Order: sequence, then C-alpha cells, then structure tokens
Amino acid sequence: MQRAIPCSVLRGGTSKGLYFHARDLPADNALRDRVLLAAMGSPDARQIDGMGGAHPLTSKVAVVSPPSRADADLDYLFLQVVVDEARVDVSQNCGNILAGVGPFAIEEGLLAAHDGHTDVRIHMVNTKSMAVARVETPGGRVNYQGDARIDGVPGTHAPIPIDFLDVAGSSCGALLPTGNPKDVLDGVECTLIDDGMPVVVMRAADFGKAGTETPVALEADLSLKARIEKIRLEAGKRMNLGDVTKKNVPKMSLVSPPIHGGVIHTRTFIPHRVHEAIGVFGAVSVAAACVLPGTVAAEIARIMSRGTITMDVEHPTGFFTIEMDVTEDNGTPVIRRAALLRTARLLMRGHIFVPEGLA
Ligand code: NQM
Repeated sequence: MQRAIPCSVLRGGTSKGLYFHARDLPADNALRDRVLLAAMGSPDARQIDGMGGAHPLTSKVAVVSPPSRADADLDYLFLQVVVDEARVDVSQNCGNILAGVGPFAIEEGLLAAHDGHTDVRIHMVNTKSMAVARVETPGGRVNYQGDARIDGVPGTHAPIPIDFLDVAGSSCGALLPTGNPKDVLDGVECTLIDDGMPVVVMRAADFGKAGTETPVALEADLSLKARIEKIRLEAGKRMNLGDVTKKNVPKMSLVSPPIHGGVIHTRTFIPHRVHEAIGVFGAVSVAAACVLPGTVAAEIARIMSRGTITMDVEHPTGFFTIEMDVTEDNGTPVIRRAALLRTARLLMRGHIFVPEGLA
C-alpha cells in the first residue's frame, strides 16, 4: 500500500522543489523526514526511486502554512533533503525555493490575491526573518509569463522581486559573527559572514585557483575539497553554528576579480557540491562582504559608495544582481535592505506517493 500526499512541484529561481501544506505532512519531525526522504528517493546518488533530481539544487522542500507572526501572510519552512544520505537538513534557508512560495500559496488558496499584483509577506521559519515577494496576479490569478530573465534558467518569465529587511546575522547572531572582517583559518584569510546565509569568503588564489574553473573541475579536485571542508568545520564553530559536520552551512565561496563587469567573481561549495550559479542568500552574503571594509571581498570589489548600490555578483552561469541600501553608523557601513529578482513556475500539481507505514 502507498500513501498519497497532496504536493506541487515548482521551480523557484535556479532550484526546483516539492511544495507542501504543513497540514499534509506528519506533525512529528522524524516521521516527516522519513516521508520526505521517500518522496525524493534519498539516500541514493541517482534518487531513482523518488522525485529528486540527483543534485542538492533539485532535492529541496518548502513547507507552507498560515502565519505564526502577526506581520506575516505565511510561514515558510525550508528543508534540504540530502541526496546520498538519509538526512533532512533544517539548518539553512533557501531564497530560490522562497520565490515559489507566494505563487504556491495563492494557487492553493492559502492567501487571497489582489487584481494586479500581490505583495506576500513571508516569515522564513529557518532564520526567523522576513521577506516580501511581489507576485503578478492579474485578475487575482498567478501569472508566470513575462520578460524577466535570471541567469541559470532558460527563457523569460514573470518577475518576482523580493525584499529582505532583517536577514543580517539570522543564523549566526551577527553579520560578522567573529566581530572581525577577516580571520585566518588553516593559514587562509577568510571572511566569516551571515547576511541571510552563513558564508566563508576566501580568495580562490589562496588555493592556487584562478576562480574561473568549472564546477565539475573543482569537484574533481579532492585535495581542494578536503582543505575547504577542514576550514568549514572550524568556521562553523567560530560562526556559532557548532559542529557542522552534518549541516549544510556554512557555504564556502571562492572569490576572484570580476571578468564580466560585475563586482566580484565566485565559485561556491554548497558545501560539498559546487553551485552552477550561487544561492540567493549566498549571493546577498557575498555582496554584503563586498561593502564591508577589510573583508576578503571588499579588497576585490572596492565599493566606496553609500545609498542604494546595485551589485552584480558573477558566478559560473552569469551573474546575480543585488540592490542594497547601505548607510553609515559612526563610519561603519550598515546594510538596511537587500532586494533582488527571481522568477518561479508551477510545474505540476497532484499527489506524491510514499510507502504506507513509514513510521
Ligand atoms: O542561498 C543553494 C539555491 C541554494 C540556496 C545552496 C539559496 C540561498 O541556490 O538562498 O537559494 O546554497 O544550498 O537554491
């Protein structure tokens, strides 16, 4: 016997995932995780017996429910289903899957849409922070078609601009959790930062890399991966994340001078595979490092201006544009807001089947 659970599949930004109502999943977290592992087909490198796409970027889950905060329209819990381990990680947020939350909630009647557009205030449960996503809703229905293009996704779609107001330090307690713009870990100068995602920013050159290598080439370099993992485990402790052996944070970004007219070039380990682009909050955290004096990124980006700054963070398949409002407090830059553009598309609606009796 199998159990059928209502579920939608959406592309959110450059990721793809299963979207559920919280009420349709088991309330017990251990049982919920077993259900999600079965739904995705994990653990298995090919995820052949489930819906996962054999990569962390296509093995993601959004759990959406009515808001637990008065200033929100919805609660969104993000879960990373690990591809080749029987593990579901709740330690990180995901700004790409976030892009599909508004459309999913409107499609499912969790939220009433206005004629024109609907601003959806989303409480991101993993980091207890807020995002406002603007969804096009002509006639009160979600529109997916449009002219917006994001690197890493073919074609154009309806724009979903997203604003973040309070993400700094949301996982680590502070934007710079060690209080320093730069720390030395295993002999490498690193910037440990959290502007919505814990990220360790390091110069690619310090690892003997140009920073323009393909994700496949970087993943094939086993001694590089081992060195980066050693630094990650130490960084996790210094970033107030504890033992991160079984967590998907912090992410590890190798940076180098821009080559396409942006502010900085990146390759990001998330944390074991290399991203084909860069995560949303990963990019926001790298961009924040670009405006903070003394960081590894600021030395490359050299951004001195204040006010509303637009930054292109380069990645393997193009660039990620971030708008940031930066003011100063006693000479120290303060990031007030970050905004960016995503698109999303409903791909399928129906039921996911999992074996009965998983408990
Ligand atoms: O950083 C990949 C993605 C992500 C997460 C990852 C993300 C983010 O591209 O907000 O979007 O870093 O695991 O979906």
